[in-house]
Amino acid sequence: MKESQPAAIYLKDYKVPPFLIDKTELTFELDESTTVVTSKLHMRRNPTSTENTAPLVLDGGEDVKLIAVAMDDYVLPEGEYQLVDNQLVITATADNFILTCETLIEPQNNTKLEGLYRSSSMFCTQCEAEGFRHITYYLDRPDVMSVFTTTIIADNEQYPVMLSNGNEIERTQTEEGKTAVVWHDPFPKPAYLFALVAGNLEVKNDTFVTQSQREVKLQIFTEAHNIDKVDYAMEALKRSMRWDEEVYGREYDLDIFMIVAVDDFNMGAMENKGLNIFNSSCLLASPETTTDDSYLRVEAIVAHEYFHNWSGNRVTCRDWFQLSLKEGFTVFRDQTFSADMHSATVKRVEDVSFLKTAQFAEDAGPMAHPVRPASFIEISNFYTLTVYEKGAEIVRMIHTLLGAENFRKGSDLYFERHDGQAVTCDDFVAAMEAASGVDLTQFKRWYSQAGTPQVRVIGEYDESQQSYTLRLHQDTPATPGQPTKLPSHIPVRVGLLDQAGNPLSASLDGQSANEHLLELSQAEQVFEFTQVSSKPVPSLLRGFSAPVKLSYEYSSTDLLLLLSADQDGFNRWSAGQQLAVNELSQLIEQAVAGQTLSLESQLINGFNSLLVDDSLDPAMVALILNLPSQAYLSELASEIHPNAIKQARQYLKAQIANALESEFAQTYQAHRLDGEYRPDAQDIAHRSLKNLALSYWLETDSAEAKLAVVEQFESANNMTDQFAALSIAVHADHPQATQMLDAFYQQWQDEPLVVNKWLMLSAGREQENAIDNMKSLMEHEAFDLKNPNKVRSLLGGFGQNISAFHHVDGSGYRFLADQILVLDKRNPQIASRLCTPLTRWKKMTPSLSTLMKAELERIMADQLSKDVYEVISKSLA
Ligand code: B3K
Ligand code: ZN
Repeated sequence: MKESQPAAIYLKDYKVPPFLIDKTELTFELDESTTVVTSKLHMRRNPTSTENTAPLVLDGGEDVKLIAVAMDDYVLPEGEYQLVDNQLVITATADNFILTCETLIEPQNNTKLEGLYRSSSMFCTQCEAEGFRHITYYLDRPDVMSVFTTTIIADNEQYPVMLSNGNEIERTQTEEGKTAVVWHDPFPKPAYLFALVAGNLEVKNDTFVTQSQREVKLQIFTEAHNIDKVDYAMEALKRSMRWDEEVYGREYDLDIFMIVAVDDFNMGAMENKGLNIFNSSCLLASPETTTDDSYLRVEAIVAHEYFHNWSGNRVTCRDWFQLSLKEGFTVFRDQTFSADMHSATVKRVEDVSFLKTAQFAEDAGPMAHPVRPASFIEISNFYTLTVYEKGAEIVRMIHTLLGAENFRKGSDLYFERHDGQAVTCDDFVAAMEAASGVDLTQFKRWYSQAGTPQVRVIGEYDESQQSYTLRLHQDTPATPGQPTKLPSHIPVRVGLLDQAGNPLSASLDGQSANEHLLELSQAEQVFEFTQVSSKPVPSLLRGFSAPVKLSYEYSSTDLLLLLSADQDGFNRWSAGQQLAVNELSQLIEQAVAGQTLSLESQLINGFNSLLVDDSLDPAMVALILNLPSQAYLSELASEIHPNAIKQARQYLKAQIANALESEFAQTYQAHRLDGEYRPDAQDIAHRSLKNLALSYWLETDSAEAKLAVVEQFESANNMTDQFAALSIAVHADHPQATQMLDAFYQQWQDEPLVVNKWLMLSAGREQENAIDNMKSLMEHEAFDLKNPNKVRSLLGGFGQNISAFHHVDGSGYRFLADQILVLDKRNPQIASRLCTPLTRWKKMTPSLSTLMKAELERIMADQLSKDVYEVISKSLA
């Protein structure tokens, strides 16, 4: 970016809007070439604003062409308004007036996929965060809430389905032989929740009866060839609606709830009021084409978007710095929902594993920001793991500190106090405090301080006193713009085990129990347990009660004890991971030093007892046996050596596989399921352990294992098993891997969501000439640069290709940078997301770091969007 550099916007500069829009009337004349948008905005000066002579400034976009603007019935001549920096400025205004704007847009040329755009044969919208301004001039900010009435006029044959928010109130034929449909949404909302869809779509209908006995019509729309894949999403929707009534007392408020699936979408889904729009990858599901993971994802995202109806829509954000108000809370809600639907421990392990891998890395990188950021250049860059996942951890900690009952009182009060308002994270915390009497003043630092707190713990047992002391020390590393940090308020759930693994009761502050909640709020704090009858092994941070990096000098024996006996299932997993991390760290060191790898793994015995114990949940066994990922080990490393990490993981996996070959073969057979595919917790658990066992088994020389992989690939009646066999074969370089990949493509070439999996796996395949392979994949009929899912699959898959992406000649980084530069011209949001792997350059080993930096500098020298500019410039700072 050479010319004027994009400026940052600051939370501290927030001012209430000088104008309000009570009613918004929109008319869309949809057309293949030019779409006409007419808006009638019923405006008045905001009585709470002190800027009572401020001009009216409406947001627009470079892609919106203004045809006419009128105030009440007076058409403004040029000179009575200005167009400056995509904004429409009108200096002289009355206190109350109707502003009418006629604008032209070209949705068919909208490649950014924000505002109104086309996806295959349909029109659809994406307005969060600042997309509405690409439709027409507006006060495009979340604290301007308005009642919308939307008229859609289009050709009836091409667009028999025309949808917007709220209820359909009128349908007429126009003189030109078109249909005009009017939708009215009685709930005031910000423009980011506006939606419109028009197309030739099929519908699946259902109903839901609310707790107060109102009947709600449910509709899911897709293109005709996909309508057979929406039953699972419909059932998930009904489960979500019931759960929100039962757990939060929240009932749906309109008479109709609609979901539409579109193929081209920048993210997962969008919670537009009454009309959710979904990336088809997050909605469609069928046993033959969808894996277990994707089933669970569909359910979670359907729930997430539905839950936003209260946490986001009825109560929304005052400004975009408060994004976590709706996102953190809603992620917490969807996580709890999924935990209630399936296994709570499995869900917690998966969520924490993701947080510790990806959010911790973000928190330690150049884009680190508080859950409530203090500034941004492009808000789209702040739909981050920090705002979503760490934001959810904050809500979870409030739940832990208040207890379930007070938390519910707090959420009831929050919804009651702020219904119909645009509020802040402070308002959320204030409701929680008011309902519970708990003081969260210091706790609020979680919203304003970036970085992951580190908690060091030292334990000391005094046999003569039968006392046990835990000394906790916390500090948070510096992050960009925040050199020093204050202590956080950290809830640490703790239990003690005796040396045989039994729970050990202990007394803390006069309370005797098997488990205690420590509240660490000082830099250093001591907790003294009494009546401890023998030397304990502490089980710390149970359930991952706070998003911190906790360290304690456990011996391998301690970890094996926790792995086999902790009452907290989450900490059993955590102990297994720690043991594996310790061993892998030694192996990584050997690999970096160029030594031959050698290690007697202690994991073998631990894993063996898990494999033969029938009383355990197979899903948990699979999670524990899954070695820490390449990405997680990279996060832990102070200097990343990608190939050494890869080598260490392969070595350890092979060693375990060889030692437990017959156990893996036996586990593989024991967990095979007959019968119809069901995506429930029990069957998913069996499949996950069976497929994990297969991946170990194939690490051995067993010819039987090689056959089993091919046999499973060919005979599976579901995508989970078929794709597991294929990816295991590809990653283990099975002699038939190429043949299997080809067969898979042949079989599924007409199912784009399956083809995306094929693209990802093909791009991740380690082989000679990987860059040439990437180039031919980009030319392949299955690839389409216009489709974000395909781009993500292909380039995301390439990021997993360690030997190619991190090639010592820099060709992998160069390839990615080239794609970023191309994509930035089309779709900046997608381009910006692709930069993430390059932002970690400072942590890479020096030779790779230099190569990555050079690519960042090459990108920086180009004319960039705000999105990519922000990420690259902050990375280089
Ligand atoms: N609220 C949307 C995300 C919008 C992203 C805009 N760049 C989906 C969700 O979190 O539910
Ligand atoms: Zn959300």
